[in-house]
Amino acid sequence: MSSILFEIKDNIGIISLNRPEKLNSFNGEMSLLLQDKLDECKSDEVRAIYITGTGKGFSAGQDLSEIADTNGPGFTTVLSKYYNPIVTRIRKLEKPVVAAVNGVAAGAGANIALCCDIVVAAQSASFIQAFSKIGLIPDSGGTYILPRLIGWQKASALMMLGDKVSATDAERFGMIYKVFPDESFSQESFAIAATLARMPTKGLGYTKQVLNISLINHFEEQLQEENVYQQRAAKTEDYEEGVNAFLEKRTPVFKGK
Ligand code: LHQ
Repeated sequence: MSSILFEIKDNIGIISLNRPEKLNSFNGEMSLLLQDKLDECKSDEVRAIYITGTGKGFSAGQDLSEIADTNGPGFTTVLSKYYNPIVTRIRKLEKPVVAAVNGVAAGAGANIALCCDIVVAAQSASFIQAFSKIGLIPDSGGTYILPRLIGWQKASALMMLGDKVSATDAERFGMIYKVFPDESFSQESFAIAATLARMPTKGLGYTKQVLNISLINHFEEQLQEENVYQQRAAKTEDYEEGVNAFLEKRTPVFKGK
């Protein structure tokens, strides 16, 4: 069985992390496969991406037995070849990526989820910046993303103490978008991806790009970017359809073009 399951259904690229017996922790093979599948999602057929885990966890981060193996890959390789290309791909994909955190998300597993565009979690899920417990520092973009999501102080405490944050607290802190009951989690989280896959894909991709740039820009530079990207959005077929449908008082049919 492959460590990453992938299918495209109704314009949604569905990615499942699939090493359930190891809480979907990442070994090298799984990291490279995830990168391949994210690349496949560049296809026009895919208009939203849904990432989840099989079994009881989302992902426990790096497979610690692999990194402890003296014949295994070194730390520099692991970050530059495995994790950094994953989070970079997620941020650069010009379409929305939903992380459906079905269970515990720890270490790099948590930070990969948190760099997605919309993060939802099952009531019983949790988030752990587990790195400090084994003497490491948070990686996979965590030191960049987490303070921006929840503020410097809380991020600093969570990264140093390695507390387990419940899904409910994660929502309350602004770390994630929503929590759903365990029983309805897969339907409710998937419905978000299904909604996104019917929306104006190019406009959502541009929204993502301006949000990315906003992390480093001054206000006036950002206004310029909005101007540039709004003109791009206004040239899409979906914009034309959106306005026409509104004026004709009908439901728009967006094609992602
Ligand atoms: C695991 C793992 C795991 C292997 C559970 N590996 N087997 C690192 C290194 C290098 C450079 C780049 O960056 C990184 C990034 C990182 O991600 S560092 C952080 C690595 N992750 C951790 O330190 C978390 C380790 N796991 C845990 O603390 C617990 O498993 C958590 C709190 C996530 C879940 O606890 P439980 O729900 O009680 O599950 P469990 O501990 O019983 O795990 C179930 C099985 O999964 C168990 O195997 P077993 O054969 O005993 O049933 C674990 O050994 C295995 N597993 N995490 N990361």
